[in-house]
This record gives sequence, structure tokens and C-alpha cells, in this order.
Amino acid sequence: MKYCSLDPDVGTLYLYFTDIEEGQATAVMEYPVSLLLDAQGAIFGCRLDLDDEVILSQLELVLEGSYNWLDGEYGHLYIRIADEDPVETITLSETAILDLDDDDLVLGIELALPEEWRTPERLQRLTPLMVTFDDEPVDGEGPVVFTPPAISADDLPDSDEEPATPVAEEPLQWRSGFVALVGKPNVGKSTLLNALLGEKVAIVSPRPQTTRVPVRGILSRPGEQIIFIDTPGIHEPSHRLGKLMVELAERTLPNADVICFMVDISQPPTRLDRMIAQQVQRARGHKLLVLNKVDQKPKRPGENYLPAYRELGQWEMEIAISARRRLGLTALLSEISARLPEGPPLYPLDQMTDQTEQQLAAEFVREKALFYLQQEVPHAIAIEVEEWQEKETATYIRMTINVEKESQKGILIGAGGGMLKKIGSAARASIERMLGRPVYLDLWVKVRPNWRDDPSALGWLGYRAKNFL
Ligand SMILES: Nc1nc2c(ncn2[C@@H]2O[C@H](COP(=O)(O)OP(=O)(O)OP(=O)(O)O)[C@@H](O)[C@H]2O)c(=O)[nH]1
Ligand SMILES: [Mg+2]
Repeated sequence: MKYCSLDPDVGTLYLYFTDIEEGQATAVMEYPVSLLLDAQGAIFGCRLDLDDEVILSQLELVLEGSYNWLDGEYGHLYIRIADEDPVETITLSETAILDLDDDDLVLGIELALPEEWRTPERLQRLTPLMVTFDDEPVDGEGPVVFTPPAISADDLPDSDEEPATPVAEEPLQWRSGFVALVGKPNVGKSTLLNALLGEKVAIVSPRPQTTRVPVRGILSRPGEQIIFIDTPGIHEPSHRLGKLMVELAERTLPNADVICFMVDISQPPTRLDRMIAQQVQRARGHKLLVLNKVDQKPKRPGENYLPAYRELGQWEMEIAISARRRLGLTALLSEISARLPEGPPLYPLDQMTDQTEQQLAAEFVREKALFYLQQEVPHAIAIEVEEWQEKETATYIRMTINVEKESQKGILIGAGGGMLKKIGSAARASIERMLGRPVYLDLWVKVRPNWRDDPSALGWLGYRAKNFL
């Protein structure tokens, strides 16, 4: 390692293998990382868990370091400042970002270091290599610099008041805006939203038409707030619920500052992709083509569908990502940030979604039903939360699962109640993770014939357009 630096504002530790010029790093890769600790608990290096997408020649600069080495058998890349074995290794929850130049050579690494690992004691062995950068903004052109307390939630306006300027010596130039994630069903929109936020706010399933109503996911970072809108996949609807889903998705387009048109790059474009691309083209926002599932092999070996997607419209930028494997997300975020308009944050900085705990809990039940049940049954499900009580030892939640037919009720309950139990216990685990306390989940099943085509049932189950204006 040539030198390192720490940016405490964003909690990032940079390790460099060469001198990096502004703009030299043009691409990134992301991999799991563990810290290497000595007997005193001080950091003296890290280990990256690579896969076979990295080739040896890309590591040329890294391996120039005297104590760095690659364990080819396991794909472990050790970056160290001394020839010693770790007494302990600690895996970080966030992946490390490898900065690459135009020739895909790894120049440096960025580690998101939690606060407890940024103390002088933990960093003492890296101190001799630490450099600082003079990043004073020049004539107000640089990024706005502020410390986290200057943007506490208390600084934000109440929703119906005039936006207040957060308390700081200099007025902050906030950027905020709406980013619509649109595309046909199953391309990975909800997976992307969760990956960008680092929290599960939208349910995901291998079945199309999982998302039924737009879900907002809010990412607040110093000086900016990005409000992502995960939308239902646009498709040809066969019932009133489907029609509403498509209408709600389409209605996000006119107001979006940035539109991410998401496609599955492992499959050729279909008529639906073409139709959605045309709708996107008519909207005013910045248009990005987001090619998801780059980790998946093309449907027919050797084929490349990029040119066909590119031709579907005029795109300001195309970005290849894997939402599932969290590849390319940093690049996507920086393209989005660069296109946000100026404006104050619209949500409290600690708020991550517009959904209530009850709504998300009901969605978790639907997600597990989508996972365990086949064919039409999971799509015929609508969930109501009937009771929610904080008791001494657990949160008691009673929900009704509505289905359309007696036969679906039988399948949902399963032999001896086995299927309902399976869905319930998987959903309970997700709800407990969200609430951080034990949950008692009581599920009941009711037949409500044809609810997906019944306007009054739809309204009463919460599927009405005016709820999402
Ligand atoms: N291989 C691969 N699979 C992915 C990726 N992103 C999402 N998936 C999978 O694709 C399936 C659909 O993902 P979702 O996020 O539910 O897709 P969606 O676009 O929100 O679908 P709808 O809500 O139905 O419109 C799930 O099985 C995901 O795990 C990816 O980058 N690579
Ligand atoms: Mg979805």
C-alpha cells in the first residue's frame, strides 16, 4: 500500500496503491472485505474476497506491495502493511469498492469503516501512511462540506411549512429529487431499491407482478436526498388490480427528475420493453438505461443484447449493474446524484420509506406467499392487518389473508395447516427483524370472491389510486 487517507465525514478509508489523479478512476468493482487486526485490535490490513471476474493482471499495482498477496485457491486478496498473520479478522457489513482505471487496473480501495473502527487506537498502525487532502472548496465551487450534527432531523421543515434552511454557518445547497425505477415485471426494480438503501423496504420475488403499488425509498446523504420510487412492473393487465398497478407506475413518470428504465440484460428486449421505453422517452426527466442482471449469462450463449436495448430510445447514460450482487451501484448513484435538482430535503433525514410498519409487515406475508405458493394463488392474495398490539413480551399482529376462491384457501392453508405455518413463520422472522422485537403473528384466511375485479373490495383493501397521489 502506498498511502491511505480517511474521510471522517463519510466514514471512508481509502487505500491507494499508486498516486491517483482526479478522474483517473473510471470504474468500480465491489467485493466483501474483512479487516485484519493485530493482538492490540489495531488494523494492519484487509482481506478482499474476490471471484473469478478479477484477473491477475488487474492486480499488478496491488501486488507490488511487499506484503500483499493473493491466495488463488480461495480468491482471498490480502493487503497488509507488515508480514504478519491476523489475530482476528472482522468482516465489514458493506462491501469494499475497488477503483479501476481505463485499463481496469486496480488503483485503490475504499472501505466504509463503521465509527468504532475509526478511533486513533484502531488506526494507529496505518497512521504513518496517512495523508490528508486539501479539499477546501474553491470560490464556492466545491462540494458543500458540513458535519453530521448540522443536518439533524430537527433542522428539517414540517411538511406543510416553508422549507427551512438547515442550521449551519453557510446556507447548504441541498439537492433533492424523485427517481423513478420503471420497467417490465421481474427485471429487479425492487431488488435495486433495497440494495441502494441497504434495507429491505420493498418485497422481492422470482414471480412477475410482485410490486403492486409504488413504494418510496429515501436515501439521505450529506447535502442530498434521493427519493426513489419503486413501481409495479408495467404489463398488459388482465384485471382491475393490474390496471391500477400499471396506471400507478405510469403516473410516476411525469414528476420524476430522473427515470431509471430498468431492463434484464440477460434476455432480449420484448414488446413490453419497447412500449415502456417509448413512454419513458415522452417524460421530461433525465433518462438512464439501467441494464440489470449482468451477473447472469445471456439467454443464448454468446449473444449480446445491449445494442438492442440501446436502440429503444435516447439515453443520457447506460449503466450495467447487478442489483442482486450489488455491482455498479456506486456508479449508478453518482450518475443520479449529478442529475438531481437543487432543493431542500422533502422527508426527515432518518426516514427510509413512506410505508408504515403495518404496511410493510403485510407485504412480508405476501412475499412469503409468493415464495412458497405456485401459479395464480399468490397473485390472488390481499392482506389486511386487523390488529396490532404492543404487549409486554411481543408485538401481537393479526392479519387476514384474502383469496378469491375456496380452492385457493385450501392450498394456502395446506395439509394440516402446514403451508400457512410455513408462510407465517418466515414472515414473522422478517417482521421481527424490522421491529427489533419478538412478534406473535396470527394469520387467518378468508375467501373474497373476485376481489381483484371488484372496485369496492379494491378500495377497501387499500388499492385505490387516490392513496398514491
Ligand atoms: N441474477 C440476478 N437476479 C436478479 C438481479 N436483480 C434481481 N434479480 C432477481 O429477479 C427477480 C425479480 O426481482 P424483483 O426485484 O422482484 O423484480 P421487480 O422488477 O421489482 O418485479 P415486479 O415487482 O414484479 O415488477 C428476483 O428473483 C430477484 O432475486 C440481478 O442483478 N441478478
Ligand atoms: Mg418489484
